[in-house]
Amino acid sequence: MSTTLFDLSGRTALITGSSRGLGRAIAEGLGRAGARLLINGTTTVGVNAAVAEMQSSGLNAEGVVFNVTDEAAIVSAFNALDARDIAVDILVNNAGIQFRKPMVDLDTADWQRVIDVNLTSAFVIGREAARRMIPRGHGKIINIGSLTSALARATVAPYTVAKGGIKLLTQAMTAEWAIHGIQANAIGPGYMLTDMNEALINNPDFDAWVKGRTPAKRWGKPEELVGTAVFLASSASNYVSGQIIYVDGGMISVL
Ligand code: GCO
Repeated sequence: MSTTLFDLSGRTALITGSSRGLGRAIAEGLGRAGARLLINGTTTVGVNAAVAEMQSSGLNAEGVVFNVTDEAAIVSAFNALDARDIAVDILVNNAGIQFRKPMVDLDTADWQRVIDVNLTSAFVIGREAARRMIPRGHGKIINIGSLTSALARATVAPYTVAKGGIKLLTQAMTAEWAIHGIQANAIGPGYMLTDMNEALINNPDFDAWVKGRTPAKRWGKPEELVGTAVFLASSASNYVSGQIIYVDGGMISVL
């Protein structure tokens, strides 16, 4: 086994929402860096398809199906891993949804759903992971934030509040868990070419706004998160805690 700073050989990574989108790109990147992958999604069909493709490209992957808002299912998934002596060394809280509506028209149930999937899940899954990382004295938690961890955009209030919460949840995890050798950090992706953003990508005005507003003058590609994810998952970041690293083509730096 190589001992380079960014090598993830011998580590197991659970990535929520990793059958597609940013989670999948991050998972494949961690896998290429040597990690054993636990691929999560809500449907067996979707997870199995992603796992099969990853395995056929040589990655060590298996599926763990649960809904990130189902606490009982989360706890039993962790218990099932315990029973097989599989320790989660790296947790990526990636699962997320978007729901765009002006606040005056927004139902409370839709607000709650977005908060539950994007924020509360990271607490619950983070807690289950940390309960097991603490006795081992090490662990890496990577929470996926957003530009909206720092700034608001009209029509996405619950998402903005959840992602702002992700930034401070990362700091709260650091306050309590850094002493146990757990490094919790976040990645704040900019506007990325994903299914979730399809409506925005296909909207010529929005597309022009993103390209005009981003110093790099383009959307980001999911695989462009990999370098930061590998860094935060590896021993290269062992004294980096509570940070959010924006991978955004510079968007958050400018007016
Ligand atoms: C939106 C998008 C967001 C952004 C992302 C930027 O509606 O604003 O769907 O998801 O792409 O969060 O960081």
